[in-house]
Amino acid sequence: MLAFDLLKTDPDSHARRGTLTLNHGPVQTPIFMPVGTYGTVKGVMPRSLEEMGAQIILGNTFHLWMRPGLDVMQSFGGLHGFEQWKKPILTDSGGFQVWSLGAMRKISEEGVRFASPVNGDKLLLTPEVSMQIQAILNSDIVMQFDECTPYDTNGHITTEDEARKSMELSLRWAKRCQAEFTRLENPNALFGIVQGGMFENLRQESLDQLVEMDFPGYAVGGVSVGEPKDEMLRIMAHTPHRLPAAKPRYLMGVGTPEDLVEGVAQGVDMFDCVMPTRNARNGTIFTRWGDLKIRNARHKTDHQPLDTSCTCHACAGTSGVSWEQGGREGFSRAYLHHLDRCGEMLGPMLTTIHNLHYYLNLMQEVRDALDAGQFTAFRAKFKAERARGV
Ligand code: PRF
Ligand code: ZN
Repeated sequence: MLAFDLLKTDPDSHARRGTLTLNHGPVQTPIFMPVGTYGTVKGVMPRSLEEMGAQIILGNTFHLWMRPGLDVMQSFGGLHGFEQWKKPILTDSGGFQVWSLGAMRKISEEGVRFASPVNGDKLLLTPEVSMQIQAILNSDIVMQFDECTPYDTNGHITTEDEARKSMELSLRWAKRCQAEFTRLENPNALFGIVQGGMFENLRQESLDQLVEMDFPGYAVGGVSVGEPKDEMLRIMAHTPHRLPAAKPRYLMGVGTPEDLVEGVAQGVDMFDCVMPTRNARNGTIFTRWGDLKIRNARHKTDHQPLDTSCTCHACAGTSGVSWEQGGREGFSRAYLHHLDRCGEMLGPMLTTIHNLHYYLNLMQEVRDALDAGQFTAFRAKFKAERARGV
């Protein structure tokens, strides 16, 4: 099941505040969803995710199909029991992930043929197979199997003709997904994915056809695939607000903190991105005052936490009181710099907790601003603070 209650709409932008109710509970929107590709948000225990306010996390059809495989998933009654996460889960369909295999795959009307990256077995992923796997995973939100239209392939920028063919294939796959999802009597919710590359006319056609099929929610795919930033912003300004107001809208694989706030202003309700978790492992830290590179030698003796305004476990310890509020618990930049230098695993664990907390708290602030009717003022303050520099 899926219910979406629109609680408030911002008069000065397309931003909305809502509650999404799924089989494993409610989700307050706008929301950021941490990525847990292999059935784990890398380096973070589920209890820490809950403590940080995560309401829904991602899993991946393709990866979990490869390992541990469907028999194991089935024996656990799905992904929730296996990974010990009790709140909602959204699974991506595998379309984007096989696409990332590059030369190792072959796309046809039927689906995508590829060699297993685990053991070389020849496999075929189709819309039907993706629906069957996601039914076994029992994810609360199931994504349609789509083709993510590339921005360019080895320097060749996708033409309108190519983008149309790809978008139309995704529409035919959407129909097959819906039929199989229904046949399986999956009690969860299936989202359609708008494609169309960088072409607004194709985006509109894709959107119209998907709306005709009446999905309980819609995603915008095929952005943040290597295009210039202004192209991404153009599609973000074009597509989300044209989707049905009464249904949740999900922008796939986006983005920076600035992208999220802009996305909310354009009417997006849900986001996911590997950026907070992946960047944490590379030592790039998001803070209220801009980004920080923990590897930089200037942090070697710095007693301040990563983000002086942050109440996460890395920045405020168990006190929950930020440095700016007078708290003096939490781990210093000097210590995190040291852990990174030594390759200690606590380093990426703490930076991941901080970055995820930053993203989740940012969305909490967005929701609070929307509730208070202060979103425009919040946007301006957010931009100014991020531009200040750490
Ligand atoms: N399709 C699917 N998953 C995705 C994307 C897509 O287009 C993107 C694009 N940014 C990220 N994840 N199925
Ligand atoms: Zn922090």
